[in-house]
Amino acid sequence: MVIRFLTAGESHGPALVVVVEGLPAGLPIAASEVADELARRRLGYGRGPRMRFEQDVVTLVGGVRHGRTLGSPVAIEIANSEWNRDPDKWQREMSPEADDGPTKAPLTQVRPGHADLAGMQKYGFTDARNVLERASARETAARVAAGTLAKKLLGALGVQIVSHVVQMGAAKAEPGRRPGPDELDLVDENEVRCLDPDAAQAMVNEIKDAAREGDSLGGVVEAIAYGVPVGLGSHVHWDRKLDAALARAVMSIQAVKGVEVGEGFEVAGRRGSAAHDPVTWDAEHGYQRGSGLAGGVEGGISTGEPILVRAAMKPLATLNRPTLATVDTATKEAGVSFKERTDVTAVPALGVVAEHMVALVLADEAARKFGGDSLDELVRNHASFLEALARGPVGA
Ligand code: EPS
Repeated sequence: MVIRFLTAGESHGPALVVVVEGLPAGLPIAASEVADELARRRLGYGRGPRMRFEQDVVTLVGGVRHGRTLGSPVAIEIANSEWNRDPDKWQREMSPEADDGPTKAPLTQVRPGHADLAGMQKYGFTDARNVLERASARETAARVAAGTLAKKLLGALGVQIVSHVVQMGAAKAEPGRRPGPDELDLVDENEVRCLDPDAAQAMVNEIKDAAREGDSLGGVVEAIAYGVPVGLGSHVHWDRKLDAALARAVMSIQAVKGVEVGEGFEVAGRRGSAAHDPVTWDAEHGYQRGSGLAGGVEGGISTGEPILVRAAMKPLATLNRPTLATVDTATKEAGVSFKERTDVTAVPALGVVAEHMVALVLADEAARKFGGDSLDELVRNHASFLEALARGPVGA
C-alpha cells in the first residue's frame, strides 16, 4: 500500500483522529474542505439527534503547511461536540484514567446484529460499551476526513466520485438514472440523496413509517468514479485486483453486508453472449465499452470506464423501540436489547462514506501506478502514461 490510513477514537470520547501516510507533497488541502465533507456525512432524512448538534470541528494537526501537504503523514483531529458541551455526560464515563470509574451501569442486554456480544466474548469484557464505542459508525467520520485528501489527489488527475441512494427499505429508485460527475450537489440537495423524485418521496414515507414504529431501515447506495484511467489494479495477483480492493474497503463500512461491482449479480443469470461489455474504438474516444456491466473493472484492472460499486446496508441494529430478542449477559435472562441513541437510517450517509472509501482505494492505486513524491510529479507521470498509451502498440 502506498497511501494508507489509521483511525483511532471512540464515539463518545474526546475526538476521533486519523493519520494518512503516503500522500505526495504539494496537495492543496484546507480544514474547511474536510469539514464540508463531514457535513455531507451528517446529511439525510432519518438521521438521529446527534447529527443535529454534532459540529465535527476539524484540526489539521500535522503534515500540512500553508495549505499544502508536506509529504509527511497528515494527522487530522475531529472533536466530538458533546465532550466539552456536556462534561458530566461522557468525560468521566469515557475517561482513560484508572481512577475514574464508569458513571453508567454496564450494558449487558446485547444488541443482535451489532458487535456487542461477539466483541465482549472475544475481548473478555462485561460491558458492551467497551465494544460499541469503537464499533459505532461514528468512526466513519475519520474515514471521510482521510477520504477528502484522497478525493483531492484524484481531482488533480481528473477523477470525480459521486454517490446516490437507490433503495431505502422496500422503496427502490428507477434503475438507470445515475448522477453524472458534476451532479453531486444535486444529489445532496435531496433529503434522502436520491435523484428519482417519486422514489425519494416513497423513501421519506418509508422512513417516517419506520420512525413511528421505533424501527430502523437499511438500503442500497451506488458510488460511481468518473475519469479513472485505464490500468489501476492488476490481474497478476489476488491482492492486487482493483475490484477486490474496492469490495473490501466498502464492505468494511459499518452495517454493510453486500458489495457488488458493476452488474455482478445480474449477469450471473445471463448467458455469456449477453454478459460482457462490447469493446468499440474510434479515433476521438479511443477504446470504449458499449455498456457498463463490468462496472469499469476487467481482470482486476480499471478499463477507463466509470467504476460502479454498489453497497447494501442492513437496517441498524439499535432500535428506538427495542424489540430484538436477546439475552442479558449478566443474568442470562431472555429479554430485549438495550437502547442507545440512534438513527432510523444511515443509508444517505453510507453513500458519502462509500465515496470516500472508494477514493482512498483509487488514490492508493493511482499513487502506486504513477508514483512521485510531489503532486506535480504524480500529475506529470499520469499524463505521460496516457500519452504513451495513445502511442503504444494497441493505441488509446
Ligand atoms: C453515528 C454516531 C452515533 C450513532 C450512529 C452513527 O452517535 P451516538 O451514538 O452519539 O448517537 O448515531 O451509530 C449507530 C447508529 C450505531 O449503531 O453504531 C455517526 O456519527 O455516524
